[in-house]
Amino acid sequence: MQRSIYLRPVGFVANQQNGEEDEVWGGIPLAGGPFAFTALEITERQGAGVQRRVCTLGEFFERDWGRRTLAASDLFEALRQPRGRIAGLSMDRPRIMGIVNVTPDSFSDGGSFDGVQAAVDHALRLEEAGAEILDIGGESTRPGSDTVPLEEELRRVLPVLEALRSKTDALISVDTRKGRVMLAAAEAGADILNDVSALTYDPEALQIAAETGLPVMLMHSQGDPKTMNDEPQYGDVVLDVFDFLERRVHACEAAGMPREKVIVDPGIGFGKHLHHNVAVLSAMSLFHTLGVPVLLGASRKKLIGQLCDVNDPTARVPGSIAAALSAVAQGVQIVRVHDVAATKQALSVWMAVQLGDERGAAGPASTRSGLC
Ligand code: 9MG
Repeated sequence: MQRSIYLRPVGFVANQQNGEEDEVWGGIPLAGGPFAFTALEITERQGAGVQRRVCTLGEFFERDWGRRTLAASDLFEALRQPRGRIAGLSMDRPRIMGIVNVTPDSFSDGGSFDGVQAAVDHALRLEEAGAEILDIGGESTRPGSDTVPLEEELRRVLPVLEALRSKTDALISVDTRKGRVMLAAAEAGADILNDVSALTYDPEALQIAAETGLPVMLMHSQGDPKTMNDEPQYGDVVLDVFDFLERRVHACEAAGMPREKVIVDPGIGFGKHLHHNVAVLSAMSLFHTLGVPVLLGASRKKLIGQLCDVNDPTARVPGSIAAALSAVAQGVQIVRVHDVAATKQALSVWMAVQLGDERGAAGPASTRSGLC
């Protein structure tokens, strides 16, 4: 029976190294970002058996884990390696991705002139509030939603993307599962593709995405939005999500997409019950061993309502911010949120305190000099 090993960096401190100190003493810088890790959770899985233990970096090196298993040394290297830029945006500090839904159940369905204008105005307000990526989506992927036909999705997304392109310096990502929408979005100037099916829904999507040359966000989901939360099944949810994302990263590489163009996302709320979502949120730092930037989208989702007993999604802002901060505290590079201004403010204060350095905190949104 195959034995797999997983490493999760824990015990985060501010990364204060200038390259000369003893790395183990000050922690190991994580992925070229603002934090360093001081310990590792080592998980071994064999069949249904899962064993977890936490060891200090000293113990990790003393016991020669890196040499004992090749897998552990590769995973360790993936943690240290600074991440490359995504569409020109450096991944050395947390970035906010603002949500621009252009579906009939959102403030605008994009198709009409007024709808396009409302969506563009909303996107520009998110940028002004601190979003550095604007995520336009024309297909609702909420639990229970129906699939949207291709022509309808194009009718919703393209006019907004075309109108917004010349008005913003922010990166634009397009949230779609369809290869044809990806192609049209790339031609209309999108910077990033965001697929909640990790390029598994449309058989053409993987090849098309690779041919666009754009970075891709690969999100884990179990099942289709219509039925995904009915009966999700996992052996160990965190490890199963990790294995899925690892397979999808390999599929992208096999299709000709360099790993530097991939971002992974464990897909909070997509085929997961409350205890699955909480387990994934608690273990976000595991995904760094995939060697690519990690994204979290928990904003206003049902788990926040369940944890805080709040039914109205618009009243879930404080809980959503707590989820975003908990992810950033584990080195997550991108948070996908509805409430950009509130998230930015929380993140600016929290980062300044964590790093003990106020220089980068917020300032006017337009200066873009913030820590986040
Ligand atoms: C479109 N969409 C809805 N939720 C999402 C999430 O959590 N991550 C990503 N990447 N996209 C999402």
